[in-house]
Amino acid sequence: MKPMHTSIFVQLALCLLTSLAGLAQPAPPKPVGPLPSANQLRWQKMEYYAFIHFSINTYTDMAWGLGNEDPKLFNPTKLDCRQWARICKEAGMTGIIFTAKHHSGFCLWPSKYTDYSVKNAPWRNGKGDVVRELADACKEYGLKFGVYLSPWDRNHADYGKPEYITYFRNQLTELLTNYGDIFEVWYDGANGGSGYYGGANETRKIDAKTYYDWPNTYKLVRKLQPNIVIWNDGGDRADLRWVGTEAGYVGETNWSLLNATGDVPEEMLRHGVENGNAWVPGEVNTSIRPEWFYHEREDRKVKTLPQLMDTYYNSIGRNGTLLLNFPIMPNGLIHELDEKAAQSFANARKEAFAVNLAKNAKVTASEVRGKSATYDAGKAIDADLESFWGTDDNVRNASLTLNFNKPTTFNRFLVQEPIRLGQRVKAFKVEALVDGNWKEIDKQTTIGYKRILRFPTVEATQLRLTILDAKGSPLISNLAVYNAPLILSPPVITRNQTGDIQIKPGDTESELYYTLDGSTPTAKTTKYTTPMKTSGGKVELKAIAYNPFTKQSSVVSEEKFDVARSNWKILSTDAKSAYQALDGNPGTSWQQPKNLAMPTDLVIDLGKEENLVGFRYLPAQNWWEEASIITHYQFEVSTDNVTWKRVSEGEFSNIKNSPVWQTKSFGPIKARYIKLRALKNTQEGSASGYAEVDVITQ
Ligand code: FUL
Repeated sequence: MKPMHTSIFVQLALCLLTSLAGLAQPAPPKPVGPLPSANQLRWQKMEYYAFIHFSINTYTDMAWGLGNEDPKLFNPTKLDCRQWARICKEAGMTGIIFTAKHHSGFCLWPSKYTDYSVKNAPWRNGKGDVVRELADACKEYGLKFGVYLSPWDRNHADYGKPEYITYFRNQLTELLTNYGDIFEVWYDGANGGSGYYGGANETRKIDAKTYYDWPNTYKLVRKLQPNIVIWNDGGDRADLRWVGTEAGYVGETNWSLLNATGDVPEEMLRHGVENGNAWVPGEVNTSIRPEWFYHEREDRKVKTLPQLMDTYYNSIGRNGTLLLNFPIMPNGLIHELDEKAAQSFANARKEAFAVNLAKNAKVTASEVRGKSATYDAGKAIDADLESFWGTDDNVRNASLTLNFNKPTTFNRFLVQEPIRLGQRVKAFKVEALVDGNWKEIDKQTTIGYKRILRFPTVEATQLRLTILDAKGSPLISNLAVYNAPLILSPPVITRNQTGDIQIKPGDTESELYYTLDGSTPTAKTTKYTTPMKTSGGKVELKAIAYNPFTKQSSVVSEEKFDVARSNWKILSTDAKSAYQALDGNPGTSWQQPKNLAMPTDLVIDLGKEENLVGFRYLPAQNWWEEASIITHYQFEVSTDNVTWKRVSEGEFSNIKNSPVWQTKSFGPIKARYIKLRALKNTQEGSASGYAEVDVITQ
């Protein structure tokens, strides 16, 4: 009996001790403001995942299909979704979102509800299903799978009528029922406009806010896939928001909040809304090339390592996720240059974040919630992202200090909030103890799930994070400090109208070297000092930035310039400023007078007859001139400025979201005069503007 008494006694004592400790324990901090759902939390932790754009317009070299393309065009001879999945996995991505149906309406799975699909393509004798092959490949490689189903359908006869909504939901049901777990569904915001529409060939307008009856569409989605997140840019707010640009960044201030109703102007997309009443975090979507679909001409425009690293810091490093797109080539594969770029991006991230210098530092806090070990400073540097450092409820200003014990060199600072308790921090600063003095390194606003700051390398013995203001008591779940290797930015090459070529480095220390014969520049090729005069002919220039101290070279920048524009004259206006469209500087632009109604012409005399095979148009790059972006055009040429021949007409698809160079080709034709006629702009107003206009000669 005796042993039993002892054990009861021990148990009682233990109980008493635990409840005493429980009494001393402060209550957990209360959540602040709207909170993420379990699905949004799971999604946020995915951080980096892929977009894949592949459709019928891959075969017509267009950004958007028109809806009338023949399904017979779809014939990838080497399609291998396992290659896509392997590349994404090796790139460190966690999932893939696939364009199951883009605006053309062509379905990459054999939908029961339309003939406009892979069913009628020669690929796999009409028995193929790209969505199935990709879903299987994702499973094999441990990636999550998501689908892009364009609400806008330029093929369907019923688009614009209520019947189409039934069709749209039927397709959603197929995709969300037959392919396993779907982590995200994407509804693009481009909605309504010209199209084939079953042969009607007309323009159809819909109200994106009401037409799709989003509330009921969402209900269906959530019923079929309870763990999904919904991305939507046109209408009722869903789980995730667009960040207002496809250029690969979100605002430095980035609240994961918006208001559940009402319009969402540009600023709100970019920064969220501090006191928004719904949790709608930002997803940064961008392509590894200028456009979303594959175009051979962009093989030399794959994002460079510095560009990809910038994208990383400006998305994941600013409380966003990164959705990076790979276009698929007509043969059904990802291009090897895209694979290389994604791989070196993965390696560079690994290198940058290899050694967390906070791990061996001693961490102290200005105060700790209830002086309890549960919330002490150590919780901000332990491996557990669920545990956190916290303060008493009434505190809004507090700090954490890392003591490295010896001078330590670093240039990156990473900080995270436990967002399941809300996004709280409104302002913070980071200081370093350099030679015994505190030096401010950076002062910022929001943190959120993850914030990474970049700054010039410092050597310091301590680092201090001070929360300056918060919506509730500040909570920090993770702190990390790194010394990332520096990556040299490739130089920018431009040519002005006179034909002078300028090469600009991305920093102040680099030297510049170039070649004009197509060979790879090194520190042994010609050194660039001042702008170079080039003759009127075509020029292919390659250049690198080179750091003489570290002996590092940047990746190669490359530009191919067509005939020089030195003798070009703009005939359709006397305005001198119109020449900004020819100055080689993408940062300057010219607009037709505002009172001039469309169509508006830009007529140029090339100075002599050229053998033309295409033209290029770059819209204004400043968002405040967005109104002047031309979407529909005609391009005519003439030998005498009297008789004109139309050689190209159509649309600059997706130019609003992605205002990059637009290239249009046509059969060779001799001409001295060109006319770019603007028919419509992004806002259906009268403004038409140009950052650059150029021709392509044979
Ligand atoms: C845009 C679309 O119009 C593009 O074609 C692309 O799919 C991109 C992701 O979204 O708005």
